[in-house]
Amino acid sequence: MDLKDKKIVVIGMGKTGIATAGFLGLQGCRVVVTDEKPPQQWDTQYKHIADKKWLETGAYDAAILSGADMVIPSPGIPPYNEIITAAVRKKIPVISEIELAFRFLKKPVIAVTGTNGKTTTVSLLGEILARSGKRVFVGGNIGNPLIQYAGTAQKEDFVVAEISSFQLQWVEKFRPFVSIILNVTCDHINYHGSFDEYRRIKARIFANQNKSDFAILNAEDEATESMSYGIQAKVALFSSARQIQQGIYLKEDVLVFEMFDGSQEQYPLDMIKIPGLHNVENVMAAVMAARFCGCNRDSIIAAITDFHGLPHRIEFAGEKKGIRFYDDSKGTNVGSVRRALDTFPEPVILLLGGRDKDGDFDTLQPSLKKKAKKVILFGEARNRIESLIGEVVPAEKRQTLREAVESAYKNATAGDVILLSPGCASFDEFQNYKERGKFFKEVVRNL
Ligand code: UMA
Repeated sequence: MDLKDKKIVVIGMGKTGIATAGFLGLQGCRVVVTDEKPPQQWDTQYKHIADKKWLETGAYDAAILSGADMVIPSPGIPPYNEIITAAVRKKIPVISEIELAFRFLKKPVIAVTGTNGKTTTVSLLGEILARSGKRVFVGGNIGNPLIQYAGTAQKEDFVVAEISSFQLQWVEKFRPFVSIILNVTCDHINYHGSFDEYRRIKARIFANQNKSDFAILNAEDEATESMSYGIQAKVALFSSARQIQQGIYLKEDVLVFEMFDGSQEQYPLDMIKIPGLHNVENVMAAVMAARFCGCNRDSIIAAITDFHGLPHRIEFAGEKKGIRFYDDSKGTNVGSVRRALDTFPEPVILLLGGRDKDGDFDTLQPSLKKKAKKVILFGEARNRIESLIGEVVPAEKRQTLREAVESAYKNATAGDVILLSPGCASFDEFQNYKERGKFFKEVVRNL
């Protein structure tokens, strides 16, 4: 892709936009950047490119498109954004940062998407590949944009990328060697417009693969299984519920992998140290991807045994008077709340709330009935969630997370679990889910 002397518009001056602008500058482009916020509020990394000759700032409206050869929106810019719709109307190519990066990547990509479990699976895969002696770059939606890596010497053997639906919105040729869709449940409806559209965009991860590639899907997820028709890559399924012909499944205390060459491999279930059936599914997907990349069984088992999970994902956050606290601040959609509830046999007091993403909270009713002793609703979304969950369990409303934790503690008795799995974004009270999780743990410490 020759970009020299092209005028490229980059929208959004967060992590992705700044890394993209920097990369384009090195390619000899004229880069025009814009953001809905004023420059003083752009990501601090902007200072590294602010005075470059190739860089201009432009207005946050369609006028910026004059003479543009291409537009690269940051993932957080929704497809209905005025500049993007104008670019599409004017037939100016719009591509995402991962598409740009892909055109310059020299190493095979293992791409992981899904509504939940992406970060855990990507991190685990990174560990497994490293344990198997492979050099690996782990990036994407997990926090370090792929475009940053595309501008390096690329000495690694594999790129493991967490890919969001936002990043798949504007791909064309993006073609991973291994693609994984872990699951698709309701999320980001305010961005994509509908569940069908969200699912359609997620399926783009397979669109350019061919028969030398691999596609890994969850046989128990209605939305993802239906995607397997029409995929050109070799399809391998995983199932936590039934036997699979080609792929991996859970059978009592082992994972059984039926491989493409007709042979079978087994992995002990007790190698998995992270809680919940959803994590068994994440591990199953990672095992297959690792085998397709040439890792051996012993290294895979060793890496999984040593993997103890990530912060803010059903993370143990302390115990007081026999009441245990768990931080699942990363649980920002209804599917992840359901999974978190399923993890516990004990009665749960659930803290639910924050900034709503049009979540289908009504679908939580069966899990709440089964597992929750009480629900404390907090933040901006509390009234809407209350109207959707109905009266299946006692619920009360609090304005802030702090008040919610304190009230949960007053209502709990020894043996209960207090679980923060908010099912919402954090932005009404916090900068991000990490800040929310840290705050939760601090409140718990000080109770
Ligand atoms: N902005 C606009 N107009 C808009 C929206 C945003 O100008 O309509 C501007 C903001 O003012 C801000 C900039 O865009 O200055 C932020 O861009 P961004 O929201 O795309 O964020 P980045 O900092 O580039 O981070 C993105 C991902 N963010 C989102 O997808 C929202 C990060 O994922 C990712 O780690 C990073 O790229 C590197 O790849 C975060 C996330 O929440 C963790 N992802 C969602 C999720 O996991 O559910 C998809």
